[in-house]
Amino acid sequence: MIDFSKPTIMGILNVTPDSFSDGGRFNSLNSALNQVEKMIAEGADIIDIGGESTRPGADRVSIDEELNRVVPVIEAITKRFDTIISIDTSKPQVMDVAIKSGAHLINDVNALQAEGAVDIASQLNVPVCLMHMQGNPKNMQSNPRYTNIIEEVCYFLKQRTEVCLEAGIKKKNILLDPGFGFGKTYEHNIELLAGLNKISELGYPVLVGLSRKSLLDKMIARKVDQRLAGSISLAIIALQNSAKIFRVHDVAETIDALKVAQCFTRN
Ligand code: YH5
Repeated sequence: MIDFSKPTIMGILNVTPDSFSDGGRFNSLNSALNQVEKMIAEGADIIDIGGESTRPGADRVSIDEELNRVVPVIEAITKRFDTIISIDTSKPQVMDVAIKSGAHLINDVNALQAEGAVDIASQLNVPVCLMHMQGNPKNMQSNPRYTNIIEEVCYFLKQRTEVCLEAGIKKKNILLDPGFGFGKTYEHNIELLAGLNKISELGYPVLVGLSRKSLLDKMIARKVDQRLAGSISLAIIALQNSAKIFRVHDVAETIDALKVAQCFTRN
């Protein structure tokens, strides 16, 4: 059970080959564990492990390749640390093996729409984060279109919660995410953040992933590794618009900023 009276921090751990300077298995496992240790020491509540790149235009990976990337890391974290582990995947087979290897939460950018995903998640009886995306990672940024983005994202997420509830997923195990940057233009992302309260009104905790994302490129014109102050500013706005869980790269800095902002927040 997660306590949502204070903001919950989800630290990002990418275990795709491009996220390590050296492709070797030992070195990548070690550097992943060092990063996890640092994020936990800084106060992360959840570690989100992703083995499939969902960045715009990224190629898909096979089930076996994704499992080879994430399972050793999940097992090693489970052995060494006491933390909540989230698995960032859209593949039901990966969800199943990851949870059985020690992960506690499913983070699916595809909102459990893959064949069999809802049933696996229901059987596993763990929290699930349902995210909105228009299109798929390969084509989503080519020409995103909405008549009313808030209404359309709310409609989609509500519909997914209904499918989940019908399959036996418990209401208390559902989190929602509007999916910043997933099939959204700069203007769409702005509108979505400004209207985030409407998504909270569906009655589920809202998770946001804004850290270092490209809407900041338009706002401050800085490279990915120079977006800390911008990312924190977006997190504070999301907090003021009722977000409960923050998926971030920079754990310590985000926690400090959210603690300060939280002093002025009532919910
Ligand atoms: C999310 O929003 N995002 S992976 C592009 C960037 C920076 C970061 C430089 N998984 C989310 O983090 N899961 C990802 O530009 C996610 N919500 C949830 N629930 C993309 C990412 C990123 C992409």
